[in-house]
Amino acid sequence: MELIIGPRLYSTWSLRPWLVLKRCGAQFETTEFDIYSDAGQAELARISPSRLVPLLKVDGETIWDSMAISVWAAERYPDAKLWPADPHARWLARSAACEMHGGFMALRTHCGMGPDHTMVGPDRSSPPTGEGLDRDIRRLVSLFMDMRTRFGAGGPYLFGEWSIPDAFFTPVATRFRHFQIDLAAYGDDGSAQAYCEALLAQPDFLQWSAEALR
Ligand SMILES: N[C@@H](CCC(=O)N[C@@H](CS)C(=O)NCC(=O)O)C(=O)O
Repeated sequence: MELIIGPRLYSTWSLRPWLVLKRCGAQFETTEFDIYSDAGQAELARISPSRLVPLLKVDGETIWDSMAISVWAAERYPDAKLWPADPHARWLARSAACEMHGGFMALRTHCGMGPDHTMVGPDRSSPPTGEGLDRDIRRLVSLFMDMRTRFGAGGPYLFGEWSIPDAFFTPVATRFRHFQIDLAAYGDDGSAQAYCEALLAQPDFLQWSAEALR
């Protein structure tokens, strides 16, 4: 099984299924390439049905899209409990992951991923601004507080134990940290910040981060 990804430093879409597969304890190889070079673009056209990464090569198929790979993993590795067991939590976990997968365009556009708190990554010499950015951050803070309050008793993650939404929100935590965004200014009572810190301390993410900075 092979997961094909873009640069670890920048490819938030690649980070998500990589975290999911790690959580499953899946045996897989990771192939990273520079998707933005001419050669990389040619390679994308050759191997990727969508001309995007990530891709998972497994059982003779190429599965594309971070959500599709995550859903595949939840089916293949039921013991990993990639969705919460409680049905109410599970319904909302899917809503949250899908909201991230299809939304938060302003955050994604104006705050690129910074995998570490070093200066590596997007320029942060001035605070990020952009239409819709405040709304995106406020919505994320409110979502994080709400889910943590309702479902977070069993652990530090969005629904307590680590689940697929946590993979989808880990890049958000890196963006907040990189740009030193004060979540309290967006209504956080401290629980959204604590959640982000839990994501950034998660051992698989630390491994990704170390590999990205090598
Ligand atoms: N919805 C897709 C988005 C994938 C995506 O946008 N990937 C970017 C890298 S982070 C890409 O492959 N870009 C190639 C390009 O822009 O040429 C997913 O979830 O996998």
